Amino acid sequence: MDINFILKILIGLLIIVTFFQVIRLIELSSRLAENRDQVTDKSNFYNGLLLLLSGIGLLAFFFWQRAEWGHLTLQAPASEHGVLIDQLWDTTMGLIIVVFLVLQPILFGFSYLYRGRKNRKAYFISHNNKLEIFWTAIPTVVLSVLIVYGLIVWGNVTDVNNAKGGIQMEVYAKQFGWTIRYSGEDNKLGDGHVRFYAPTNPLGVVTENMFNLQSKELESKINSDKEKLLTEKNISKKKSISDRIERNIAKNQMYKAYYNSISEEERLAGEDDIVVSELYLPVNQKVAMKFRSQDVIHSAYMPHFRAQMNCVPGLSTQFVFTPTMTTKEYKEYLGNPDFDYVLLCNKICGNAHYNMKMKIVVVTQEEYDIWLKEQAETRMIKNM
Ligand SMILES: [Cu+2]
Repeated sequence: MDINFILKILIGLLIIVTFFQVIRLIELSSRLAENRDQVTDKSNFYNGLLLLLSGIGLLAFFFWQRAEWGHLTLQAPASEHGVLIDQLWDTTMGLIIVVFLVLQPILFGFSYLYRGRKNRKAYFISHNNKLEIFWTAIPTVVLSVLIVYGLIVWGNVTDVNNAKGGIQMEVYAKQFGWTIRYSGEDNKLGDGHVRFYAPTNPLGVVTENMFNLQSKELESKINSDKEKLLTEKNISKKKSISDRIERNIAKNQMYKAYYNSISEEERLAGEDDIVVSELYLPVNQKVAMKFRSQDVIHSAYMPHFRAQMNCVPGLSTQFVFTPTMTTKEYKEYLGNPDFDYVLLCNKICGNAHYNMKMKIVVVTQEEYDIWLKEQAETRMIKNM
């Protein structure tokens, strides 16, 4: 560890110890002076004043950090529904700030104004129905409105009917990276199953080709094991080989059962899928993104599009959005030529979680078509 860091901690500890020792000294000295009543008008005054100063400091810090760090918050939304999300955010945040600016001066100001004094009596109100109704009803109504408003926006943004007519694509998560699948000419994603994973089939897409390939590979493994079994003399090795044969036979049966359970149409849909390691999107075109995960829960977060969805193993989730600005346009808007849209993992999913990000490139429809055609030549499932 850095020696400077240790020194800073030691200094911090010493300051705390000193502080408590000083308080203890004051206590002892006041006891010596036989002044047992420690709450005096003077001490109340200082306590009140300190509270008032803390309140003023808090408000000053609030305005200062808005001015200093305000530019670090998210810039304009780059998707259609992003406008709705931002309105929701601004409404909620606006309300919170107004309440904060009204209540904090009252809280700290009253602490000073109505500090304890020897000859001052406190009001004693045991109960007041009007007051109870008043301060229960207002927060209830305000919070209900905010929650209903939030639910309506969320319902609109995540409506499954939005997916109709959009580009069907998949974002596949695993520790630690993303793989992207485009649906190809038919705009239909083929079925994917984690058990069909193979180095040549990282997303476990189930098609006739992939099934034959994997099934054949298993069969040849089984056959070569059977041959080994004939010549092997060592009894424990024999056992492990025959165990392996049984496992592979079971696996092959599972493959066949699953393959037969899905329709011809679904098997065909996967043939022209394109599996790539880049994320390109056409501007002003609806994108229906499906999410799956190979291992643990990840979360696909695309802050500029105000989009986020969990990627859950064994489940397919979805988020639909329409990008409204190309990467080039956003660079110009920010005046930052180095800017790029990002896809980040927003669930702490393991030790290399921080590394789980991917660049998103939003281009014009023409550029997108050219790019996708290039990818199709080498990255289509049936050619892999
Ligand atoms: Cu992750």
